[in-house]
Amino acid sequence: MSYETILVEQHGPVTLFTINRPQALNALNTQVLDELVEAFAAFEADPGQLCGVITGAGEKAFVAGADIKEMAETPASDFYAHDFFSRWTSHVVKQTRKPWIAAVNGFALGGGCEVAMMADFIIASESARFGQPEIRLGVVPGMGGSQRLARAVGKAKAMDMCLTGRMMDAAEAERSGLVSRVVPAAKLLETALKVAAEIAGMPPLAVLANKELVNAAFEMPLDQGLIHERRIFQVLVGTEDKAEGMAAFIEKRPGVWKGR
Ligand code: DAK
Repeated sequence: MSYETILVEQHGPVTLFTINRPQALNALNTQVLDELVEAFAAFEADPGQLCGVITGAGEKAFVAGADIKEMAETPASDFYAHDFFSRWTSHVVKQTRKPWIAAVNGFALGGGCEVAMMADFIIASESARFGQPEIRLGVVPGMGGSQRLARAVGKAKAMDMCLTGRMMDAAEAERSGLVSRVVPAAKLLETALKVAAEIAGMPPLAVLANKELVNAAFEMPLDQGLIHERRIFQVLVGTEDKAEGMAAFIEKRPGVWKGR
């Protein structure tokens, strides 16, 4: 499949998705999101692809938001009638069971910050800048920014960022728990691909299950989450990969996974 606004490359078992509109700081328009939906569906369906990385082309931006020029021309009724951008959330975020990492290489604003927060975790370059500046455009975040940012960094910083539209730099984002690691810009992609390859080398069922469980922590009361975790543990101990993982530890050798 060929795309016009994104690049998709396979690095062994890792798929790299690059949003490729550097002239517009990789702003998300309908075409970008439609292409990402297709590319993520292909990634999810490919048994040889085990972890994803999403980034932005160029050195300046991950994604500077939804395309303001497109939104400015979109009639208000179309946002509702076409359920603007909703395929991204319903098809990608809800249906991708494999993990994917956001490698944030510059501005991650508005929809860009939201896409990064929808990834399983964020690795940021030292030059990354995060923000939800929608208030300055007379609107609010539309793809979960107010909700996910509040969960990620707490009420005080989420309110501060949504109400002032200010940007958070990489150091503050790491301190606040928004990103998992910060690396020099020149090492960002290499690091993200290396971390993704490490995940891709883990027992595949345990990868899916760990992602599902951490996500469940945001949806379930603690008691239910703990039971859910225990039940999944009880299922995974019956897998061939569990027997192999424990044997490999005892025999001091790397495990060889079957995904069953
Ligand atoms: N959209 C379209 N073009 C953009 C853009 C954007 N978000 N951001 C930058 N560009 C374009 C600029 O217009 C400029 O294009 P030319 O003028 O060269 O043609 C080019 O990228 C370079 O940008 P600048 O010249 O502005 O570069 P600077 O270094 O001076 O400034 C900046 C960089 C990132 C600070 C600045 O570009 C900026 O403030 N950009 C806008 C950031 C922003 O407000 N982002 C939030 C957009 S609102 C929804 C779901 C989601 C959303 C909405 C609804 N539903 C489900 C309903 C999401 C909304 C948003 O994200």
